[in-house]
Amino acid sequence: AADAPTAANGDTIVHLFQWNWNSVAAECEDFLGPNGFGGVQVSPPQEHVVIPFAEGGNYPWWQDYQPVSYQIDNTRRGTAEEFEDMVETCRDNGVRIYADVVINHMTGPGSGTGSNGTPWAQYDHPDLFGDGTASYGRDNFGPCYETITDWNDKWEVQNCRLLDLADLDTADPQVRSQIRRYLNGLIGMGVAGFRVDASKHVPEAHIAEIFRDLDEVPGFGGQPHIYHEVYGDATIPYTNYAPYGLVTNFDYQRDVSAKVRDGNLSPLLNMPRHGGLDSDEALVFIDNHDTQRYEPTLTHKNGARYHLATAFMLAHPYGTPVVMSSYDFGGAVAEGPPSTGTEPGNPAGWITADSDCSSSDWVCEHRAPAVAGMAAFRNAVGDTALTARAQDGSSRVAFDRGGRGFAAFNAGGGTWNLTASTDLPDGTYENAAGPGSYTVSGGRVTVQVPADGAVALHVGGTCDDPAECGGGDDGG
Ligand code: LAG
Ligand code: CA
Repeated sequence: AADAPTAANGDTIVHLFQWNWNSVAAECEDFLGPNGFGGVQVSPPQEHVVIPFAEGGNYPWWQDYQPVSYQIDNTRRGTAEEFEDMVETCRDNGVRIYADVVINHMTGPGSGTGSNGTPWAQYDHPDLFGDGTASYGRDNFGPCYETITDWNDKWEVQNCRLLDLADLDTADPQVRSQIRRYLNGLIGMGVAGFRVDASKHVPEAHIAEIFRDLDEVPGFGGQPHIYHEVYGDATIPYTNYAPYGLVTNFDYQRDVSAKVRDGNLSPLLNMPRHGGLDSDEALVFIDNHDTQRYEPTLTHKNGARYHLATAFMLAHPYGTPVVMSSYDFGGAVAEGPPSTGTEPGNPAGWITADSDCSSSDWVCEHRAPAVAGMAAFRNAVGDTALTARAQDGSSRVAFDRGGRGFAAFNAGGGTWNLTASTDLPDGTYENAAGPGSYTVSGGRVTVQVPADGAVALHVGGTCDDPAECGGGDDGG
């Protein structure tokens, strides 16, 4: 029921990159809701360009980052009806949908026909909502019509073309009102959050105006949760955007992924305030769809060590975490997602296939055994403080989260046989980060942490009722 108040799960978000709407809905029901995940970042929901082949890829994934209009119907991921069904199914399972909204720009150079049949040219987007009431023309772009060249010039970075993409004039009241109509339309469908694409390229004052006083989110209530995509630097620091939502912390991403890759965990116990962002300002991740292609420090291709990094992120109190979930693109960074063949009424080859975590096409990092149970761990420990409990060199660390969770990570070779103090109450706990169960007794616990693995125990995850352990392996 669209108006029923909904209890949200915790703060862990999964980016189901390029998943179609029906597959996202099924994942909310089958896996994410039951396992305590609180949000899904979905790929941009608006009408996009269709490009059969470019830069070595078929129907590149990045078609989505070139909006033709704000129409939701008939993208590569499904119909508007399927989109709305997804939002409702996820909400019924306590999962917020975060739509990736592209508001800085429209299409690249050239012209064509969008996924829902709307014609476009770079500075001409004639039907923004599919009802003939709104359009963008050349005057709605600029004031700069050149491509950004000097990244040290803040004005250029925010007003000129990113990657040749037609830059919307976000000072223009007409542009602002069309963007707000798009955002409020999504909220009306139940969308409860936004990942704002390329926020850094929109002046801060414009972001403030566009995102203030949006409609109330049905179900979950309140204003939508927002995170801004900002690659912070000396010219435009992350902190400039913190007043308007969470901010993507690429400094965290670079540091944490490099340190875990190098087996250097101990400096992360006292997590630096990367990018100058406080914990409650930062959106954190080990990789995202861009870094896994263009600067792949640590990705699913690294196997167990990568999953250990994700488990560590979820166990650590700093930031709001996003778990990347990918499709296999081999070495072709532009290649689009697995697609279906010719569909009646649709162009061949660009309709995204259903996701299937048992096939090698879809990686499903969020279902890795080291990760699947960690949203529940994070929910159980809440905002409790981290207390270091053990360390062996720099590659092995263990900590408590209040008296609610204990976690140990081994980025060294061989099994780490550890006996440590813990404030967890006595009991036998299921390992949320892998197989096995462990007993806490009198403030001590003895665990065997496998090489490139983790042990994570939390309140609410005991085996004292034998039915709770053994049968609960949802980790595909
Ligand atoms: C983002 N965040 O700020 C996205 O995370 C990132 O994935 C987007 O780039 C970018 N900003 C623009 O929204 C992606 C691809 C680009 C692609 C772009 C637009 O990484 O490679 O550019 O989406 O589709 C492509 C070509 C460019 C060309 C441009 C315009 O690669 O060479 O200049 O299209 O035709
Ligand atoms: Ca801009």
